[in-house]
Amino acid sequence: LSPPALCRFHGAMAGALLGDCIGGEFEGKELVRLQDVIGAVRALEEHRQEEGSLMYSDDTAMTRCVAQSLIIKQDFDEIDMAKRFAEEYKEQPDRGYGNGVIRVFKKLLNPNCNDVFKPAREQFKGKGSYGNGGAMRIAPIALAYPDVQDVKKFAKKNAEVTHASSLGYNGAILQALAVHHALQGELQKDNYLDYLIGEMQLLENDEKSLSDARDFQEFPYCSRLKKMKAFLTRRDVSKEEVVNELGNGIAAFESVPTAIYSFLRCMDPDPEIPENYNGLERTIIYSISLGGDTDTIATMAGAIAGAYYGKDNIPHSWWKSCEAYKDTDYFGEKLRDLYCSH
Ligand code: 8NA
Ligand code: MG
Ligand code: MG
Repeated sequence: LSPPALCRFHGAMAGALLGDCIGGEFEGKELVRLQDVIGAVRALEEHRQEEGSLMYSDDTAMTRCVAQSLIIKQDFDEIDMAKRFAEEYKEQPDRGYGNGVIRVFKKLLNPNCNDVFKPAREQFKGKGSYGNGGAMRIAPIALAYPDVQDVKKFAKKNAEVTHASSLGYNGAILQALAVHHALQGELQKDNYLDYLIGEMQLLENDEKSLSDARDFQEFPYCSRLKKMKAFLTRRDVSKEEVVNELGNGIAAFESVPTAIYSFLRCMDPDPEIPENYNGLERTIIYSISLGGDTDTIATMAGAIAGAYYGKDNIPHSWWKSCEAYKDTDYFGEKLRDLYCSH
């Protein structure tokens, strides 16, 4: 079996960057009008925004660390990974990090810290974080390992450096699997979802997952993936329904499924989005229009869509508006080399 084309690796890295940079303007707004998102991307198309001027946030800062660590170590190395996260935070603390995770970075910066997973385990009175910070940065893992067992194993370990709650790391595994499968080629929505449901059923049935979920609802990932399946059979699913049923929040279970839904829904045209936009552009626009944690939902949806459609579907003007856009080609190329070597 030949490895996926380079344009898919480039696409995943560029799609993730676009989602973060374009979504950033709308982060935290509960009501985002589709027209305002379309207005924002039009401004990029008409070059009303200077090259490289849309700043990336914590989402991309951490994704870059994951990519750099994998490329330099040529494998997953949790100590190097943790060090990069903490050093990156120290150098640029104002990228919009979650309130809790900052405490993890400070502990990791202590030279006496000799278990890189310990600070994460101490978060939130020992429950660990369920935030989406483990999932938002995970795409490079899916781009570095062809074997799905490796994707799951390293997605979990990577997330556990900051997110010890199974609700947090299970979201990272789901997002990594979503990118992995989008990377492989043509997909059929139902099969794709059935596969993800099967994987999450196994994960959510383990003892820790069952116990962590007890504070919220049973099987937070599987139940949303199943709802999504029903949504995809209907043409009239409103934004309100999506937000109510799948979520648009900072918790991983309220944002990873929403990103996957955005990608699958936008495989088909949307009467409210101008026809000139392709599936990848639609995915970015739609995912931001859901409001809430827009940069993070769009960066995850963008990584999946980018892996699926490839870089050729990313408009040059959007890409060039993002800070450090040139690096996505470098990361894509090096990660594909790594993928081919494993
Ligand atoms: P995190 O681990 O600090 O989690 C994010 C937040 O989720 C925490 O600050 C808490 O409010 C809440 N949380 C997580 N776990 C628990 C728990 N067990 N008990 C109670 N509350 C909990 O950081 P992260 O890396 O997961 O966060 C990623 C998000 O932060 C992304 O959206 C990213 O863009 C950034 N961010 C988001 C917003 C926003 O308003 N949506 C604003 C600034 C930054
Ligand atoms: Mg952010
Ligand atoms: Mg965010």
